Amino acid sequence: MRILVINPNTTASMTALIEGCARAAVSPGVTVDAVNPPSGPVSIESHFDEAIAIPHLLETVRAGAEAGYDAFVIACFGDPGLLAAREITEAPVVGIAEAAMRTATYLARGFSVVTTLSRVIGHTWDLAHEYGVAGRCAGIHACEIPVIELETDPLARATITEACRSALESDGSEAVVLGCAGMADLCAHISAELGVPVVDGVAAATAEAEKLVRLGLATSKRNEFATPPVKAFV
Ligand code: 5HY
Repeated sequence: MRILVINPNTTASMTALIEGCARAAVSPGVTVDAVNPPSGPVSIESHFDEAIAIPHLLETVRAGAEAGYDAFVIACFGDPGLLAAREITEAPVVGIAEAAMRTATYLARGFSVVTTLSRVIGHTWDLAHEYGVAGRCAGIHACEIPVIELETDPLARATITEACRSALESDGSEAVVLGCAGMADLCAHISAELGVPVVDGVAAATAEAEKLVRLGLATSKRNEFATPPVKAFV
């Protein structure tokens, strides 16, 4: 089984981190490759960034399907292009926000999300509603560290840990979802520190992709996710 994990931003060091966390989440014998586009935003933290990143992401899914990958993970917490990607391949496509929030519902009555900037909170609520888990999401909070500074800010881990602690208290929640692929390596530390489950979407989505392939399940091609109608693009 081969799973392609796509980081839709262009920061190669973040792709390497994502690849390590994704590989750690799958069973022996499952191959996980992570890629990022050659051009586009170095981080995705606005609707504009998402719009610029999506065309290359879809090209990568199309090429990956032709290359025989069995499943795809979109490793960006806004789940950009997720529904369009499902239309162009039968192989399962899993978004990290979707997988992380759904996973948290198995573990706790209420979960909090801690993401990067407050400007993405509205979009994250939209996703929670779209996935049907908004009733289990007790709050969405920002640590106010830009995505690209997660790697360089020496206080990032401590700041995010404190944001998680304060989210648990203010929301009365019992688990935390980390709202950025660049936070994937912080999961174990924060969970040990706070004593609650902390869900990283990269691991959750990659494990979910493996599960779907193992169960022989593919995206339904009936109605919404059917291959888009063939037409001229002018
Ligand atoms: C992510 N952006 O997971 C999102 C996080 C965010 O470049 N990778 C990004 O802030 O929405």
